[in-house]
Amino acid sequence: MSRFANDFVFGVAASAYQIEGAWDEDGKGESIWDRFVREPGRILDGATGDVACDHYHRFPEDVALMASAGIPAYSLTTAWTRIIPDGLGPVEPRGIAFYDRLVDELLENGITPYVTLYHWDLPQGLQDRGGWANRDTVDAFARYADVMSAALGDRVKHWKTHNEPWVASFIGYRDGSFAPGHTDFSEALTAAHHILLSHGRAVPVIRANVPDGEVGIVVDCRPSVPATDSAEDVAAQQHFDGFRNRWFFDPIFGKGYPSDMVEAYRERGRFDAEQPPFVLPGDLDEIAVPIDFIGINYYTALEVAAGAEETEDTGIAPGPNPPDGYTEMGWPIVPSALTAFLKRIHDDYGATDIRVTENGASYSDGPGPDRAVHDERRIEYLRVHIQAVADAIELGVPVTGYFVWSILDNFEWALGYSQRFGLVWVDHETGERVPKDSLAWYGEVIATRSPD
Ligand code: IFM
Repeated sequence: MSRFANDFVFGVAASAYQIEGAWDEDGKGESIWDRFVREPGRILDGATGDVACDHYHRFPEDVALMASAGIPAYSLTTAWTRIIPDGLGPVEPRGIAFYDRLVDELLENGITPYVTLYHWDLPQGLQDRGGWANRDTVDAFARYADVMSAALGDRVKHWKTHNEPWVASFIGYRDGSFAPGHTDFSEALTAAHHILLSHGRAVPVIRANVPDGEVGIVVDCRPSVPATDSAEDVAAQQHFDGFRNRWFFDPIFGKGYPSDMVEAYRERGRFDAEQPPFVLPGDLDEIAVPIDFIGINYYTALEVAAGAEETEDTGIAPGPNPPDGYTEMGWPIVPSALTAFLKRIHDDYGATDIRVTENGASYSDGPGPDRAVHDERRIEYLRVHIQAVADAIELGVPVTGYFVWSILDNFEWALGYSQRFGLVWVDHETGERVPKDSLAWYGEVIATRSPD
């Protein structure tokens, strides 16, 4: 029985730095990731995205693979440094020409392009001026959004400003395990605000260039439950949720920053004023610009215990609510949390168009003697999560799309090439691609509009 309406969009996703390679070709500038991967000890095995999946040169093959499985939509990200190499100077026409070719190839193959402008690869030239901690980066981003949407807007109608602002700000500026590698909580809060503000500033720019298009933003969510019923664990979980989810969803949907978190951050010395000093008059209105859809990236859910509620891996142990296993990232598999979170976004914020813009699993299965990749565990992960989306729709939640992360095995940031999320296996020595069983399976899901 079909569980998804005909206008529900199924797709796949990837990001520029993780697949493109060609890191210094055709006038591309240096990004913070190009710099970061060269710092000793930052990336597992010293891996880099210099070549990655060589998608820059092999994209026709990758588009053909998508087409062969009947995948109707592809969410790509553009590399800011291909377009404005140092973030501020002249536009590089060869960078635009690459995305022109890619978009045309997709359209010729019947695949609808969805474009995300920022997936963490800030121009190093802007980082040298403070990166996202510098308010001027907001205008630099709006200019980049203008250039891209003017260039591609005749063919690209689906736009996303940012992907996972929590990761870009907190893993980049607080944890330091992602570029630019800083470890300052206050700076991370400032960076997060400027990223959100740049979203608000870019949306009207994109709308002006693509009046018949749609614009949204993608937020990585991390649902959680208290580890026990104790008042301490319940309070810790509330704080974790504020830190990880509400700090982003609330301002995007016009509620401003959550007051319990403003107070907590002030008490913890994250800023020494009554209100966050980086928030200037008018900012919150700008961030709350109406959007056409909200994207949610979902992989896992956590339990939170008192004491360490600001760290991402808090309470990852199963505790009283055991998950349905773990992926090779060590992430608990909790599909029911996806259903619940989608419902929450609809209930709490009145979102009328919600998409799962990333969901997927890392498993290392590779080609066997028959050269096929029998990735049953990935198929099962995707099956239960697509079912979880259908469950949300049955509860009345307006979910309109689902994108698998990722089409290819690619560069998994600080973990290098050790994790494989792809529907297509990639030999990172030769660049050879081998479609996994999950690619054909996903094609069936799309064709029958059901994961069952
Ligand atoms: O690979 C990442 C992606 O860049 C952002 N979302 C999560 C994925 C898996 O970790």
